[in-house]
Amino acid sequence: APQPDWWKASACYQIWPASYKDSDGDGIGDIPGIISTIPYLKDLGIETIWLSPMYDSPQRDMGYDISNYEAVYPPYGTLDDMDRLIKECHGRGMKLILDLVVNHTSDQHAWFSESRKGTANKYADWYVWRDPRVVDGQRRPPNNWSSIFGGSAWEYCRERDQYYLHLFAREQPDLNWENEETRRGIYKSAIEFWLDKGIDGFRVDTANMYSKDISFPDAPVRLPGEEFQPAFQYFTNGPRVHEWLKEQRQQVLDKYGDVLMVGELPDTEAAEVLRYVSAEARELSCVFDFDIVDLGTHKQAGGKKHHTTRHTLPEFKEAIRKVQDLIRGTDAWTTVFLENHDQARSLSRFATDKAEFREQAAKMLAVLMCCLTGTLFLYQGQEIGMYNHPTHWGVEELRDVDSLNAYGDVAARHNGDPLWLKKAMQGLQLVGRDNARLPVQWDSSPNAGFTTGTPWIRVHDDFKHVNAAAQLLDPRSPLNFWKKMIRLRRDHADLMVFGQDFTVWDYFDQDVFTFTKTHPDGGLKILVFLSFSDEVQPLHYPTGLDHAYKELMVSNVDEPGRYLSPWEARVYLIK
Ligand code: TEU
Repeated sequence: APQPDWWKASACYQIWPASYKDSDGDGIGDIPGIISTIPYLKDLGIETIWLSPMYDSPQRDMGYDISNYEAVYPPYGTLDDMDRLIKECHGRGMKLILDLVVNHTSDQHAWFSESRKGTANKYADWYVWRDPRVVDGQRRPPNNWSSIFGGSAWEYCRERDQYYLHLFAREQPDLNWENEETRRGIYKSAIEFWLDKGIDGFRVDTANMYSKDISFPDAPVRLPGEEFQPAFQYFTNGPRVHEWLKEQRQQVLDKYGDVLMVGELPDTEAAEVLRYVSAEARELSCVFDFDIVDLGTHKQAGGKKHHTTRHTLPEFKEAIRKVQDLIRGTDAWTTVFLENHDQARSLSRFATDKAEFREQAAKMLAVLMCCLTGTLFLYQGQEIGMYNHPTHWGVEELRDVDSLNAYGDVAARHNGDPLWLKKAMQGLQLVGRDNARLPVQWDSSPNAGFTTGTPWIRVHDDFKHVNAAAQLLDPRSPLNFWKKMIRLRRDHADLMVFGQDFTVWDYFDQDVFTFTKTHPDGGLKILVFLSFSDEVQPLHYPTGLDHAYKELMVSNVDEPGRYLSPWEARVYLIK
């Protein structure tokens, strides 16, 4: 039986299959490609792999639109390949978790094909159907909610003369969780099928959106003059979501031991997050909280991607404090992440991607992450310091439905005005999802060694400078630094993974981030200095610690001196 809470100290790595490693030259990553890199991941210190959706899918939203939970998208491989992947991971003492995407399916899923046919079949009530509203003799959607990917959250279906709800793309109809039969179907097909094969858990997509306000009220106007309005408050953390997550744990997951369920929890306040992750509630093991990665995006107010603003360092510190403090004095657990397939690259977003500072900054962020409390999640390519796509790339390089919709929206609204389109591209270059979806840069051969064919999305221009093969040979590379940090974190798990009393000492400093954490038994502390500056910065010891006995644990410079050099990081052990 698995160790209880095995996932707390586990170093996890997210693989996004399309862009990871292609083994057969079709330009799309695949499962045999993943298998070939397991020794690389093992060497990096990775203990758990999270594999993003590899299920069969028409790929309107890169596999988050699933047409069959029990089949693999053919370009990625077969069920046999998945069995082999599970075996290879377990053979090396690693765990594997998959993505659980059950807020919605693809409109090509057999359940939906049936459901849309009429109101009397077995699946008629498996999705969220509502009658049209009639306004001035015109057929309109049942309410004014906007979809997260833009436009109305409702799509008309002629066969039923009704609308179905889609919080995301129109090809992603929302499942009706209110129907018990639907829930059983989901548990059997999406969860038990894979746990029976031996996987160790799931990353739970939009874990807080299953339960909606089924009176479907109009949302208040946040964006004046627009027909469709953001309606997060009516579909996140709805009235029955906790009941269903408990049901799932008790009736399904408990049959399989300590299954890791790491939920994605957008748009949720701290107090509400605890209801999902307290050990007593037995719903989710831990969650991805969005306070850090949402900085500057104004998402709840219906902010648009091209209106993203750069946050300040004090705001960044505050967001981290919030997430670290969430579990203070509770039995709950949290995660540490700065990147995933929906986010820009952390170097560009939270540090710097200037050539002269990039490697130093990548190592500094490694120190930050490895010193935070929670389960650590790295995203593919983060370990080598991949950064956002160049600013001169045009919209023709983008593939993401969310980004393309956002761009299209600006184009339509402003009649293709080039200044507006430029602004749209600037926003997408900063936060667009394709930044994280460029092929992993394995070496300096054509296409960065990702594929021998034509890559489905453009390879970053800078792969000759930033690639895994070169970094493996360079003892000072971000990759080798990450290796060292992950080991250090393991060796000092009490302080680094489980440390408590996270305290920021320089809230208002715009250049330096200083914090401490304490051993759960008291006494030992770590003191962490991080520079977010292109210039040399003074070093201020927290009050009371200036004369304490300090032992340097790690640093990203050769000889840490009296000052902090640009993008320096250092960690002291205080006894
Ligand atoms: O994302 C859920 C989510 O809430 C989105 O709003 C996310 O913040 C979005 O990417 C912002 O642009 C999950 C998946 O991670 C994402 O890739 C999927 O597109 C989405 O669900 C639908 O399944």
